[in-house]
Amino acid sequence: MAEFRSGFVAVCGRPNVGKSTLVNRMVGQKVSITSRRPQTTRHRILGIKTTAEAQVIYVDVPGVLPGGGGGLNQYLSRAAAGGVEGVDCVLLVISVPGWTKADMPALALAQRQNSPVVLVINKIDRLADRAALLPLIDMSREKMAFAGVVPVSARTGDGVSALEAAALACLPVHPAQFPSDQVSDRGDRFMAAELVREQIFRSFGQEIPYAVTVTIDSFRQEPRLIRIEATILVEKDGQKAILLGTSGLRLKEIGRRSRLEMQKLFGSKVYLGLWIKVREGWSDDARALRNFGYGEDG
Ligand SMILES: Nc1nc2c(ncn2[C@@H]2O[C@H](COP(=O)(O)OP(=O)(O)OP(=O)(O)O)[C@@H](O)[C@H]2O)c(=O)[nH]1
Ligand SMILES: [Mg+2]
Repeated sequence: MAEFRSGFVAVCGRPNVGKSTLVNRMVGQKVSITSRRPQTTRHRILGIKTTAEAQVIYVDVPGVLPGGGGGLNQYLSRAAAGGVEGVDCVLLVISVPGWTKADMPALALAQRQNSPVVLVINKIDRLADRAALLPLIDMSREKMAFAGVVPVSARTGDGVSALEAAALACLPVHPAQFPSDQVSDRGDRFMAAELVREQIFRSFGQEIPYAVTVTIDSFRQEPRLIRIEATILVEKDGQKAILLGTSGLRLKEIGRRSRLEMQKLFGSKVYLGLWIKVREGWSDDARALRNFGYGEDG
């Protein structure tokens, strides 16, 4: 039997390219939230997949942005770069139809690493004609010396086992680093907050998702349910009004959907109390960012 392998595989790319969907697919369960909007992921999140042969530790990171900006954007850039450093393998994700200007900061980040880089061409389910992949693969190989180029659909799972094999080939012989039943480095409180944020990203347009962070005020396991109290922080009164909706109906719907997702993830009945508070400038204020979990560790 081959020796057991274990190591870190970072998944980097521009915002919205499908990194978190891909990590969830490879881990086999939801460890990271996803949405149609860019900059959904705000933290470095480990997704751990353990089999008889290996333990692969995927590192999901925020989308790589062009430099500059402060506050939350600066935090996101640091978390993306920090998550890619020192890993055993980098998966650089682009999507069909091909390279865009927005992929360049992620390419540059991958080029700065010493570890092998596998190029992932995602969203191939959108291609009417697979023949279009061949020229894309050829021209991609001119960008840098990739250890492999693997077309996938994170949505359908097409090509994902070939990608997992390519990542595994980069990992050293090493014992497992996490218990075999652990799928993430994040706890239930973190996931509860993320599931509320996911519903906000999925339900609101332009401005609201970026004005919001979520904190968990209490998380209690009771005999028959988990009781969770959470606060949605926004920057302005107007945003609070939009989130609430007429007679509080939109907030109620966010709460209902978040609760259903929590019940699925925790395998338990959940009571969710959801509040909105205005905290002006939370996303620009370094101290507030730290308080809300946007700390140095990404
Ligand atoms: N058609 C199609 N859509 C996909 C695929 N993978 C992801 N998506 C969609 O692309 C959007 C972005 O997916 P995410 O996984 O949140 O993307 P991300 O790269 O993690 O984005 P950030 O965290 O914002 O950087 C979502 O609407 C996904 O459903 C795919 O293989 N095919
Ligand atoms: Mg993401």
